[in-house]
Amino acid sequence: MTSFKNKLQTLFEEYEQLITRTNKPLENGNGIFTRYQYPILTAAHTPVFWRYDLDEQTNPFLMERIGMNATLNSGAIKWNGKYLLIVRVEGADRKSFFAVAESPNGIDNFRFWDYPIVMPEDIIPATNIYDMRLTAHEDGWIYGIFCAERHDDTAPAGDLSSATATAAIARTKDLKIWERLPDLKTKSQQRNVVLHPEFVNGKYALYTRPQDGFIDAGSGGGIGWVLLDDMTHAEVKDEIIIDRRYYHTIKEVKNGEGPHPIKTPQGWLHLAHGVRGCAAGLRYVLYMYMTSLEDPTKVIASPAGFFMAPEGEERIGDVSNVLFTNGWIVDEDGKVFIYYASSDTRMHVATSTVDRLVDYCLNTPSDGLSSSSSVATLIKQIEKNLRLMNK
Ligand code: M1P
Repeated sequence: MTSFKNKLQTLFEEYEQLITRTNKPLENGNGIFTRYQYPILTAAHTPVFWRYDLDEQTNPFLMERIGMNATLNSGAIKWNGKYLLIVRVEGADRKSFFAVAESPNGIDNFRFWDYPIVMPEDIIPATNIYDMRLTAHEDGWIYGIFCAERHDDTAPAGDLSSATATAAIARTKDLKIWERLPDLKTKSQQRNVVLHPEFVNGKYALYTRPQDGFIDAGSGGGIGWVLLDDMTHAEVKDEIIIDRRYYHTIKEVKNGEGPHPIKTPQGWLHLAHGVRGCAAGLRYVLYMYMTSLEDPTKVIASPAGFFMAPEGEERIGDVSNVLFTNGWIVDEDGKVFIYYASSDTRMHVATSTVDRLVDYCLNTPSDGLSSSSSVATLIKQIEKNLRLMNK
């Protein structure tokens, strides 16, 4: 065999070893969820035939021709018995695109479909698209809402960093062919927009995140709620804030809905991200809350603090100190697969159950918004436990 063929064989063998390795649950968790040993997707999980020209004539050194940088913020859906992620893949050129990765069990053996998604453009083409939330709506379509980023042409000449964030909308029946609908019309910029899976009073309902700038939420008070008549001409007319930001909490700077909420007998179960500032920059953590089945704008549970925060290697990456989620899958037996990205670099899974997550939301004390309140909450638990322990 020629050395080219040898190198190629090794490349494919090492790739297969990586993407088929077994992912083991990590012991000694907190009882709320279980982390896993390995990330489920990294840039190295993207197919060899995406990155390399496999033709010895045109690539005699067998070099990467199209570099991949990261696999992150992925939407998720169970499809024909398989666990599918609509992955945000970021190339070495800093452009993100969507690609489907499929696993038989939700925790390992994720394999990308051969081709990335070809997403049609809206009237004004976007420079970058990312962070899709998937919703199989009761109207029969699967919607993908994602951020469309464009250069802010009102910025002073020479400013090549200012951008605008808009909620882009597309729908599909097979996750392969996508119909692009007009972007969400709204006064503010928007990111982290998510479609609620059911009609509410006969209307479509969106979770929104109004923001004054591309990065800054500014006067945007938190996670919003909007009702719409028509997804094919989606326009924000009335927007209310249902999950507010607060001073000195994990969501003081901004927050954003993760995947669409899960319906449970006790209420809608929500997973979101909260952001605070510190000397190291922005810190992104995941948190949960619940809303009422009768009135999905009413928060009925709001456990204090973070649900998950970056740990170990999760802390380091392109944008360090970040956990972000926009996908989860619930199995019929109540097992929940939480797909999250760490530091804008790689994808992970954590598992839990609907019962545990509801228990977490309903029985974790809420944030009293001051140190003295936190101490009072802690003392209550200590007293109860000491009584039990001294029995
Ligand atoms: O870099 C961290 C995250 O920053 C943004 O989050 P938000 O929408 O809350 O501002 C997004 O660009 C997200 O993709 C990214 O992971």
